[in-house]
Amino acid sequence: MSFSFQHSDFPDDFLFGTATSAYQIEGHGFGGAGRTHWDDFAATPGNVVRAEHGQRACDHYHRYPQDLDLVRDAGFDAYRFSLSWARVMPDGRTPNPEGLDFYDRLTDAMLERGLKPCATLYHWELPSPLADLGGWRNRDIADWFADYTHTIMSRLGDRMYSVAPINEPWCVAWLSHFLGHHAPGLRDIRAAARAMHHVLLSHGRAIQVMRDLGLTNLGSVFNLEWATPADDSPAAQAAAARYDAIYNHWFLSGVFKGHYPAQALDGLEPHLPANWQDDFTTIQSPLDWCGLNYYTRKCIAPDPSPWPALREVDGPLPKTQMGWEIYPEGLYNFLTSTAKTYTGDLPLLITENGMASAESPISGGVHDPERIAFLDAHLAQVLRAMRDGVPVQGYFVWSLLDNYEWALGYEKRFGLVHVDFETLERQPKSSYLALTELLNR
Ligand code: IFM
Repeated sequence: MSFSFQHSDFPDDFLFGTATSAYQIEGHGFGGAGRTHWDDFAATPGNVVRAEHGQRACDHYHRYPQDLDLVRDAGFDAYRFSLSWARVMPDGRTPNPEGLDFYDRLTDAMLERGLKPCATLYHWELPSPLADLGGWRNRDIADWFADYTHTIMSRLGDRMYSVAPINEPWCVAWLSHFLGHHAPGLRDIRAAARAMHHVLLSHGRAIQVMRDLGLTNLGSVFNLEWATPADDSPAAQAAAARYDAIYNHWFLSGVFKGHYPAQALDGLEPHLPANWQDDFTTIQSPLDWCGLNYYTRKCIAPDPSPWPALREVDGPLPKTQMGWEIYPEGLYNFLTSTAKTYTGDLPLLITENGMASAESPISGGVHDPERIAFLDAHLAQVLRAMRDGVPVQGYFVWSLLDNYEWALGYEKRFGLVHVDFETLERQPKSSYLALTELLNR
Protein backbone atom coordinates (compact mmCIF):
# COMPACT_ATOMS: atom_id res chain seq x y z
CA MET A 1 0.00 0.00 0.00
CA SER A 2 1.32 3.47 -0.82
CA PHE A 3 0.26 7.11 -0.75
CA SER A 4 -2.21 8.49 -3.27
CA PHE A 5 -0.08 11.56 -4.07
CA GLN A 6 3.54 12.44 -4.79
CA HIS A 7 6.12 14.32 -2.77
CA SER A 8 6.15 16.81 -5.66
CA ASP A 9 2.49 17.67 -4.99
CA PHE A 10 3.84 19.70 -2.06
CA PRO A 11 5.96 22.83 -2.47
CA ASP A 12 9.76 22.28 -2.42
CA ASP A 13 10.12 24.03 0.92
CA PHE A 14 7.26 22.15 2.62
CA LEU A 15 8.66 20.48 5.75
CA PHE A 16 8.01 16.84 6.43
CA GLY A 17 8.97 15.71 9.89
CA THR A 18 8.22 13.33 12.68
CA ALA A 19 7.68 14.15 16.34
CA THR A 20 8.49 12.63 19.74
CA SER A 21 8.72 13.85 23.31
CA ALA A 22 11.37 13.42 25.99
CA TYR A 23 9.52 11.56 28.74
CA GLN A 24 7.78 9.30 26.24
CA ILE A 25 10.98 7.92 24.70
CA GLU A 26 14.20 8.92 26.48
CA GLY A 27 14.07 6.95 29.70
CA HIS A 28 14.43 9.08 32.76
CA GLY A 29 16.26 7.01 35.35
CA PHE A 30 19.77 8.21 34.50
CA GLY A 31 21.85 11.17 33.41
CA GLY A 32 21.11 13.14 36.57
CA ALA A 33 17.46 13.66 35.64
CA GLY A 34 15.18 14.66 38.49
CA ARG A 35 11.88 13.18 39.55
CA THR A 36 8.84 14.42 37.65
CA HIS A 37 5.17 14.68 38.48
CA TRP A 38 4.59 11.88 35.94
CA ASP A 39 6.70 9.55 38.09
CA ASP A 40 4.54 10.52 41.06
CA PHE A 41 1.29 10.20 39.10
CA ALA A 42 2.26 6.75 37.79
CA ALA A 43 3.22 5.62 41.31
CA THR A 44 -0.30 6.31 42.53
CA PRO A 45 -2.48 3.20 42.03
CA GLY A 46 -5.13 3.47 39.34
CA ASN A 47 -3.69 6.43 37.45
CA VAL A 48 -1.74 4.67 34.71
CA VAL A 49 -2.40 1.33 33.03
CA ARG A 50 -0.29 -1.27 34.86
CA ALA A 51 1.32 1.67 36.74
CA GLU A 52 3.77 2.03 33.84
CA HIS A 53 6.18 4.97 33.85
CA GLY A 54 8.90 6.50 31.72
CA GLN A 55 12.00 5.38 33.63
CA ARG A 56 13.22 3.29 30.70
CA ALA A 57 10.73 3.99 27.88
CA CYS A 58 12.49 3.45 24.53
CA ASP A 59 15.92 4.17 26.02
CA HIS A 60 16.35 6.86 23.37
CA TYR A 61 18.82 8.56 25.74
CA HIS A 62 21.34 5.86 24.85
CA ARG A 63 20.01 4.86 21.41
CA TYR A 64 19.44 8.28 19.85
CA PRO A 65 22.02 7.82 17.05
CA GLN A 66 20.10 4.80 15.75
CA ASP A 67 16.77 6.63 16.12
CA LEU A 68 18.00 9.71 14.29
CA ASP A 69 19.34 7.47 11.51
CA LEU A 70 15.77 6.24 11.11
CA VAL A 71 14.49 9.83 10.85
CA ARG A 72 17.12 10.70 8.25
CA ASP A 73 16.71 7.49 6.24
CA ALA A 74 12.97 8.02 5.91
CA GLY A 75 13.75 11.30 4.14
CA PHE A 76 12.27 13.61 6.76
CA ASP A 77 13.48 17.23 6.72
CA ALA A 78 12.87 17.95 10.37
CA TYR A 79 12.68 16.31 13.76
CA ARG A 80 10.36 17.68 16.42
CA PHE A 81 11.61 16.70 19.87
CA SER A 82 11.19 18.01 23.39
CA LEU A 83 13.53 18.88 26.20
CA SER A 84 12.91 17.52 29.66
CA TRP A 85 12.87 20.32 32.22
CA ALA A 86 13.68 17.74 34.95
CA ARG A 87 16.73 16.52 33.03
CA VAL A 88 17.99 20.04 32.43
CA MET A 89 17.14 21.17 35.98
CA PRO A 90 16.42 18.20 38.29
CA ASP A 91 14.88 20.40 41.00
CA GLY A 92 13.39 22.75 38.43
CA ARG A 93 15.85 25.54 39.28
CA THR A 94 19.45 24.25 39.22
CA PRO A 95 21.16 23.29 35.93
CA ASN A 96 22.36 19.71 35.48
CA PRO A 97 25.51 19.74 33.28
CA GLU A 98 24.90 16.13 32.21
CA GLY A 99 21.43 17.01 30.99
CA LEU A 100 22.63 20.06 29.08
CA ASP A 101 25.40 17.96 27.52
CA PHE A 102 22.89 15.33 26.42
CA TYR A 103 20.75 17.85 24.53
CA ASP A 104 23.89 19.36 23.06
CA ARG A 105 24.90 15.97 21.65
CA LEU A 106 21.36 15.27 20.48
CA THR A 107 21.18 18.59 18.62
CA ASP A 108 24.52 18.05 16.93
CA ALA A 109 23.49 14.54 15.97
CA MET A 110 20.41 15.98 14.20
CA LEU A 111 22.49 18.56 12.37
CA GLU A 112 25.06 15.95 11.33
CA ARG A 113 22.22 14.04 9.68
CA GLY A 114 20.87 17.11 7.90
CA LEU A 115 17.76 17.26 10.12
CA LYS A 116 16.25 20.55 11.24
CA PRO A 117 15.93 20.55 15.07
CA CYS A 118 12.44 21.71 16.07
CA ALA A 119 12.37 21.93 19.86
CA THR A 120 9.52 22.03 22.35
CA LEU A 121 10.57 23.20 25.79
CA TYR A 122 7.81 21.55 27.83
CA HIS A 123 6.06 18.33 26.96
CA TRP A 124 4.61 17.56 30.37
CA GLU A 125 7.29 16.24 32.74
CA LEU A 126 7.20 18.94 35.41
CA PRO A 127 9.98 18.53 38.00
CA SER A 128 8.37 17.19 41.22
CA PRO A 129 9.83 19.95 43.45
CA LEU A 130 7.95 22.52 41.34
CA ALA A 131 4.80 20.42 41.49
CA ASP A 132 5.21 20.50 45.29
CA LEU A 133 5.03 24.29 45.08
CA GLY A 134 1.72 24.14 43.24
CA GLY A 135 3.05 23.60 39.72
CA TRP A 136 0.84 25.20 37.08
CA ARG A 137 -1.49 26.56 39.78
CA ASN A 138 1.25 28.84 41.08
CA ARG A 139 1.82 32.07 39.16
CA ASP A 140 5.54 31.78 39.93
CA ILE A 141 5.70 29.05 37.31
CA ALA A 142 6.02 31.80 34.70
CA ASP A 143 9.30 32.89 36.34
CA TRP A 144 10.55 29.33 36.79
CA PHE A 145 9.74 28.54 33.16
CA ALA A 146 11.41 31.74 31.96
CA ASP A 147 14.60 30.80 33.87
CA TYR A 148 14.56 27.28 32.46
CA THR A 149 14.02 28.69 28.94
CA HIS A 150 16.97 31.01 29.40
CA THR A 151 19.23 28.21 30.67
CA ILE A 152 18.49 25.71 27.93
CA MET A 153 18.23 28.13 25.02
CA SER A 154 21.43 29.97 25.98
CA ARG A 155 23.09 26.64 25.36
CA LEU A 156 21.17 25.31 22.32
CA GLY A 157 19.40 28.29 20.78
CA ASP A 158 22.08 28.94 18.16
CA ARG A 159 21.36 25.56 16.55
CA MET A 160 17.56 25.34 16.71
CA TYR A 161 15.55 25.56 13.51
CA SER A 162 12.40 26.41 15.47
CA VAL A 163 11.24 26.46 19.07
CA ALA A 164 7.83 26.29 20.75
CA PRO A 165 7.51 26.73 24.51
CA ILE A 166 4.68 24.37 25.48
CA ASN A 167 3.11 21.34 23.87
CA GLU A 168 -0.69 21.26 23.99
CA PRO A 169 -1.72 23.76 26.68
CA TRP A 170 -5.19 22.16 26.94
CA CYS A 171 -3.57 18.93 28.14
CA VAL A 172 -1.29 20.75 30.57
CA ALA A 173 -4.26 22.62 32.04
CA TRP A 174 -7.69 21.06 31.51
CA LEU A 175 -6.88 17.38 31.02
CA SER A 176 -4.56 17.42 34.03
CA HIS A 177 -6.34 19.77 36.47
CA PHE A 178 -10.04 19.46 35.62
CA LEU A 179 -10.47 15.98 34.12
CA GLY A 180 -7.67 14.48 36.23
CA HIS A 181 -6.49 12.11 33.50
CA HIS A 182 -2.88 13.36 33.42
CA ALA A 183 -0.41 14.45 36.10
CA PRO A 184 -1.00 15.96 38.59
CA GLY A 185 -4.40 14.27 38.37
CA LEU A 186 -6.52 17.04 39.88
CA ARG A 187 -10.25 17.42 39.39
CA ASP A 188 -10.61 20.96 40.60
CA ILE A 189 -12.14 23.84 38.67
CA ARG A 190 -10.12 26.49 40.51
CA ALA A 191 -6.83 24.67 39.86
CA ALA A 192 -7.87 24.22 36.22
CA ALA A 193 -8.67 27.91 35.74
CA ARG A 194 -5.31 28.92 37.19
CA ALA A 195 -3.47 26.41 35.02
CA MET A 196 -5.43 27.53 31.91
CA HIS A 197 -4.12 31.06 32.47
CA HIS A 198 -0.62 30.36 33.79
CA VAL A 199 0.20 28.02 30.93
CA LEU A 200 -0.38 30.88 28.47
CA LEU A 201 1.43 33.40 30.64
CA SER A 202 4.42 31.02 30.80
CA HIS A 203 4.27 30.57 27.03
CA GLY A 204 4.45 34.33 26.54
CA ARG A 205 7.30 34.77 29.02
CA ALA A 206 9.33 32.06 27.27
CA ILE A 207 8.79 33.72 23.89
CA GLN A 208 10.05 37.02 25.34
CA VAL A 209 13.12 35.35 26.85
CA MET A 210 13.98 33.72 23.52
CA ARG A 211 13.47 36.98 21.59
CA ASP A 212 15.87 38.66 24.01
CA LEU A 213 18.38 35.89 23.29
CA GLY A 214 18.02 36.69 19.58
CA LEU A 215 16.21 33.49 18.58
CA THR A 216 13.92 33.41 15.57
CA ASN A 217 11.28 31.04 14.19
CA LEU A 218 9.36 30.83 17.45
CA GLY A 219 5.86 29.39 17.58
CA SER A 220 3.15 27.71 19.60
CA VAL A 221 1.67 24.21 19.53
CA PHE A 222 -2.06 23.81 20.22
CA ASN A 223 -4.03 20.58 20.20
CA LEU A 224 -7.45 20.97 18.64
CA GLU A 225 -10.49 18.71 18.59
CA TRP A 226 -13.43 19.35 16.30
CA ALA A 227 -16.60 19.55 18.39
CA THR A 228 -19.72 18.09 16.75
CA PRO A 229 -23.12 18.45 18.45
CA ALA A 230 -24.52 15.00 19.23
CA ASP A 231 -27.84 16.00 17.65
CA ASP A 232 -29.63 19.03 16.19
CA SER A 233 -31.03 20.30 19.47
CA PRO A 234 -30.09 23.81 20.65
CA ALA A 235 -28.87 22.24 23.91
CA ALA A 236 -26.43 19.95 22.07
CA GLN A 237 -25.24 22.85 19.95
CA ALA A 238 -24.62 24.97 23.02
CA ALA A 239 -22.74 22.12 24.71
CA ALA A 240 -20.54 21.62 21.64
CA ALA A 241 -19.85 25.36 21.52
CA ARG A 242 -18.78 25.24 25.18
CA TYR A 243 -16.48 22.30 24.49
CA ASP A 244 -15.01 24.17 21.51
CA ALA A 245 -14.47 27.28 23.65
CA ILE A 246 -12.67 25.41 26.43
CA TYR A 247 -10.67 23.08 24.21
CA ASN A 248 -9.79 25.21 21.21
CA HIS A 249 -10.65 28.89 21.44
CA TRP A 250 -9.37 29.61 24.95
CA PHE A 251 -5.79 29.13 23.81
CA LEU A 252 -5.99 30.44 20.23
CA SER A 253 -7.99 33.46 21.30
CA GLY A 254 -5.73 34.18 24.28
CA VAL A 255 -2.58 34.13 22.16
CA PHE A 256 -3.89 35.74 18.96
CA LYS A 257 -6.71 38.03 20.15
CA GLY A 258 -5.88 38.84 23.75
CA HIS A 259 -9.12 37.69 25.32
CA TYR A 260 -10.85 34.49 26.40
CA PRO A 261 -14.12 33.20 24.87
CA ALA A 262 -17.33 34.04 26.75
CA GLN A 263 -18.60 30.43 26.82
CA ALA A 264 -15.48 29.38 28.74
CA LEU A 265 -15.33 32.46 30.98
CA ASP A 266 -18.90 31.65 32.06
CA GLY A 267 -17.51 28.90 34.26
CA LEU A 268 -13.88 29.85 34.75
CA GLU A 269 -13.86 33.58 35.42
CA PRO A 270 -14.63 33.32 39.16
CA HIS A 271 -11.56 31.10 39.53
CA LEU A 272 -9.02 33.05 37.51
CA PRO A 273 -6.14 34.74 39.35
CA ALA A 274 -6.37 38.46 40.20
CA ASN A 275 -5.70 40.92 37.36
CA TRP A 276 -5.56 38.18 34.73
CA GLN A 277 -6.53 40.65 32.00
CA ASP A 278 -3.21 42.48 32.51
CA ASP A 279 -1.25 39.46 31.27
CA PHE A 280 -2.40 39.52 27.66
CA THR A 281 0.43 41.78 26.51
CA THR A 282 2.81 38.98 27.49
CA ILE A 283 0.54 36.18 26.29
CA GLN A 284 0.21 37.89 22.90
CA SER A 285 3.98 38.12 22.29
CA PRO A 286 4.24 37.89 18.49
CA LEU A 287 4.92 34.48 16.94
CA ASP A 288 6.50 33.34 13.68
CA TRP A 289 4.27 30.31 13.19
CA CYS A 290 1.40 28.42 14.73
CA GLY A 291 1.41 24.63 15.16
CA LEU A 292 -1.75 22.54 15.27
CA ASN A 293 -1.87 18.99 16.65
CA TYR A 294 -4.86 17.20 15.24
CA TYR A 295 -6.17 13.69 15.86
CA THR A 296 -9.96 13.51 16.06
CA ARG A 297 -13.34 15.07 16.69
CA LYS A 298 -15.69 14.60 19.61
CA CYS A 299 -19.49 14.31 19.60
CA ILE A 300 -20.82 16.40 22.46
CA ALA A 301 -24.14 16.20 24.30
CA PRO A 302 -25.56 18.31 27.14
CA ASP A 303 -25.38 16.84 30.63
CA PRO A 304 -27.27 17.65 33.84
CA SER A 305 -23.98 17.98 35.79
CA PRO A 306 -22.57 21.37 36.89
CA TRP A 307 -20.76 23.61 34.38
CA PRO A 308 -19.56 22.84 31.74
CA ALA A 309 -22.63 20.55 31.71
CA LEU A 310 -21.55 18.39 28.78
CA ARG A 311 -20.37 14.90 27.99
CA GLU A 312 -18.75 13.07 25.11
CA VAL A 313 -20.90 10.48 23.36
CA ASP A 314 -19.87 7.66 21.08
CA GLY A 315 -19.65 8.76 17.43
CA PRO A 316 -20.44 6.67 14.33
CA LEU A 317 -17.10 6.91 12.50
CA PRO A 318 -14.35 4.23 12.40
CA LYS A 319 -12.01 4.53 15.38
CA THR A 320 -8.31 4.12 16.14
CA GLN A 321 -6.86 2.00 18.95
CA MET A 322 -7.41 5.03 21.21
CA GLY A 323 -11.15 4.86 20.47
CA TRP A 324 -10.81 8.18 18.62
CA GLU A 325 -12.98 8.71 15.54
CA ILE A 326 -11.10 9.14 12.27
CA TYR A 327 -12.26 12.46 10.87
CA PRO A 328 -9.74 13.92 8.38
CA GLU A 329 -12.11 16.74 7.35
CA GLY A 330 -11.59 18.17 10.83
CA LEU A 331 -8.01 18.98 9.90
CA TYR A 332 -9.18 20.94 6.85
CA ASN A 333 -11.80 22.68 9.00
CA PHE A 334 -9.20 23.72 11.58
CA LEU A 335 -6.61 24.86 9.04
CA THR A 336 -9.11 27.07 7.25
CA SER A 337 -10.88 28.37 10.36
CA THR A 338 -7.66 29.05 12.29
CA ALA A 339 -6.20 31.03 9.40
CA LYS A 340 -9.47 32.94 8.92
CA THR A 341 -10.16 33.76 12.55
CA TYR A 342 -6.75 33.93 14.19
CA THR A 343 -3.56 33.67 12.21
CA GLY A 344 -4.11 35.18 8.73
CA ASP A 345 -0.86 34.94 6.77
CA LEU A 346 1.14 33.42 9.63
CA PRO A 347 2.57 30.03 8.61
CA LEU A 348 0.65 27.05 10.01
CA LEU A 349 2.25 23.70 10.68
CA ILE A 350 0.62 20.42 11.59
CA THR A 351 2.95 19.65 14.47
CA GLU A 352 1.31 16.29 15.26
CA ASN A 353 -0.99 13.92 13.41
CA GLY A 354 -1.09 10.15 13.56
CA MET A 355 -2.91 7.18 15.00
CA ALA A 356 -2.49 4.32 17.44
CA SER A 357 -3.00 0.80 16.16
CA ALA A 358 -2.52 -2.56 17.78
CA GLU A 359 -0.26 -4.24 15.26
CA SER A 360 2.53 -6.52 16.37
CA PRO A 361 5.44 -7.90 14.35
CA ILE A 362 4.81 -10.95 12.23
CA SER A 363 7.30 -12.63 9.99
CA GLY A 364 7.98 -10.40 7.04
CA GLY A 365 7.38 -7.11 8.84
CA VAL A 366 4.96 -4.99 10.83
CA HIS A 367 1.97 -4.26 8.66
CA ASP A 368 -0.07 -1.15 9.41
CA PRO A 369 -2.05 -0.30 6.28
CA GLU A 370 -4.59 1.54 8.44
CA ARG A 371 -1.86 4.03 9.44
CA ILE A 372 -0.92 4.63 5.81
CA ALA A 373 -4.60 5.24 5.01
CA PHE A 374 -4.94 7.58 8.00
CA LEU A 375 -1.90 9.66 7.03
CA ASP A 376 -2.94 9.68 3.38
CA ALA A 377 -6.43 10.93 4.21
CA HIS A 378 -5.12 13.68 6.49
CA LEU A 379 -2.41 14.81 4.08
CA ALA A 380 -5.10 15.03 1.38
CA GLN A 381 -6.92 17.53 3.61
CA VAL A 382 -3.67 19.48 4.06
CA LEU A 383 -3.30 19.72 0.28
CA ARG A 384 -6.96 20.78 0.02
CA ALA A 385 -6.43 23.57 2.54
CA MET A 386 -3.26 24.71 0.76
CA ARG A 387 -5.14 24.81 -2.55
CA ASP A 388 -7.66 27.05 -0.80
CA GLY A 389 -4.87 29.44 0.13
CA VAL A 390 -4.07 28.42 3.72
CA PRO A 391 -0.32 28.95 4.33
CA VAL A 392 0.53 25.46 5.60
CA GLN A 393 4.29 24.97 5.70
CA GLY A 394 4.85 21.60 7.30
CA TYR A 395 3.50 18.32 8.60
CA PHE A 396 4.90 16.13 11.41
CA VAL A 397 3.82 12.55 11.98
CA TRP A 398 3.22 11.52 15.57
CA SER A 399 5.28 9.50 16.25
CA LEU A 400 8.63 8.10 15.20
CA LEU A 401 8.53 5.26 17.75
CA ASP A 402 5.94 3.35 19.71
CA ASN A 403 6.29 4.98 23.11
CA TYR A 404 4.86 5.76 26.53
CA GLU A 405 1.32 6.92 25.88
CA TRP A 406 0.98 8.57 29.29
CA ALA A 407 -1.93 7.23 31.38
CA LEU A 408 -2.40 4.46 28.81
CA GLY A 409 1.11 3.11 29.31
CA TYR A 410 2.89 1.26 26.51
CA GLU A 411 -0.16 -0.41 25.02
CA LYS A 412 -1.24 2.23 22.51
CA ARG A 413 1.20 2.20 19.61
CA PHE A 414 1.56 5.43 17.63
CA GLY A 415 4.96 4.70 16.03
CA LEU A 416 6.06 4.51 12.44
CA VAL A 417 8.64 2.19 13.97
CA HIS A 418 7.63 -0.73 16.17
CA VAL A 419 9.42 -1.00 19.52
CA ASP A 420 9.63 -4.28 21.41
CA PHE A 421 9.52 -3.03 25.00
CA GLU A 422 11.31 -6.15 26.27
CA THR A 423 14.31 -6.06 23.94
CA LEU A 424 13.95 -2.43 22.79
CA GLU A 425 14.49 -3.61 19.23
CA ARG A 426 13.23 -1.14 16.62
CA GLN A 427 11.47 -2.45 13.51
CA PRO A 428 10.13 -0.10 10.82
CA LYS A 429 6.44 -0.65 10.05
CA SER A 430 5.04 -0.61 6.53
CA SER A 431 3.89 3.01 7.14
CA TYR A 432 7.55 3.99 7.69
CA LEU A 433 8.50 2.23 4.45
CA ALA A 434 5.66 3.87 2.51
CA LEU A 435 6.70 7.31 3.80
CA THR A 436 10.30 6.56 2.90
CA GLU A 437 9.21 5.77 -0.63
CA LEU A 438 7.11 8.95 -0.80
CA LEU A 439 9.76 11.27 0.62
CA ASN A 440 12.74 9.90 -1.25
CA ARG A 441 11.07 9.99 -4.67
O1 IFM B 1 1.30 10.94 22.79
C1 IFM B 1 0.63 12.15 22.73
C2 IFM B 1 1.59 13.31 22.74
O2 IFM B 1 2.37 13.30 23.89
C3 IFM B 1 0.87 14.63 22.67
N1 IFM B 1 -0.10 14.65 21.62
C4 IFM B 1 -0.98 13.54 21.48
C5 IFM B 1 -0.21 12.24 21.47
C6 IFM B 1 -1.16 11.04 21.31
O3 IFM B 1 -2.04 10.97 22.38
